[in-house]
Amino acid sequence: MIPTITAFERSPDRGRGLARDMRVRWALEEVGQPYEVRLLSFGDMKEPAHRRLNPFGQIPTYEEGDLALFESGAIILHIAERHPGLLPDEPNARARAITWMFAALNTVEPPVFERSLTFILDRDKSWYADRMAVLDERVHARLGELSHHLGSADWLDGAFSAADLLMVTVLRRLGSSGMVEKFPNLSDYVARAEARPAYQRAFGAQLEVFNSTSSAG
Ligand code: GTB
Repeated sequence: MIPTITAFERSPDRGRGLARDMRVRWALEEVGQPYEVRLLSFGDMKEPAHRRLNPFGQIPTYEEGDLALFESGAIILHIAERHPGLLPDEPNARARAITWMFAALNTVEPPVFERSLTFILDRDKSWYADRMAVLDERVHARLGELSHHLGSADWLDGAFSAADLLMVTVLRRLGSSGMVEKFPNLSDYVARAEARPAYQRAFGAQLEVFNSTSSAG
């Protein structure tokens, strides 16, 4: 059965692949599962039809037959559990990879997300510079810890897994801030992940949406 995901009709990131449908597209590409995409406007996301899929009125969602999921982490875990390639088979290695999925979403993403929101929404505030200094320090500390763990390894724990996929999408959110580049092993890690053919296909697909909807006026 071909799953359907939802994505922004016009992503505010202007095709940079920072919205969370990117991680779902990437996971589906990694496992070789074709998918369809339903594009939604901000208005569509708040309509009852979409809130039945995601009570919070957000993208991405995932529909597969009778199953409807929201939360990108849960969607990726579902994909990884049903297809080979994104989680190790050995039970302890699998549990560790799932731990790193949670670490990406619950330990690294919150300060990164908070910094991005402040950067986007609060630049005109009198307290912006002080707040950004605090947030930068928090993000820098997390990146330092992550860099220390990664060391000279290619991936977080053995082979590439759904944990790396999530972690890299979180690190990409730091964009041109230069924060990841302060840790060369982390910028190499992101580059290594972005070079994966599945990543390239997913990135191209979301960029294609941006190009087609932005040229439509
Ligand atoms: N915890 C949920 C998940 O992981 O699925 C969070 C989902 C979420 O935040 N969805 C966002 C959304 O639907 C899009 S991805 N927002 C619309 C709304 O809440 O009304 C977050 C996002 C948005 C924009 C950029 N950007 O422009 O760079 C990056 C990421």
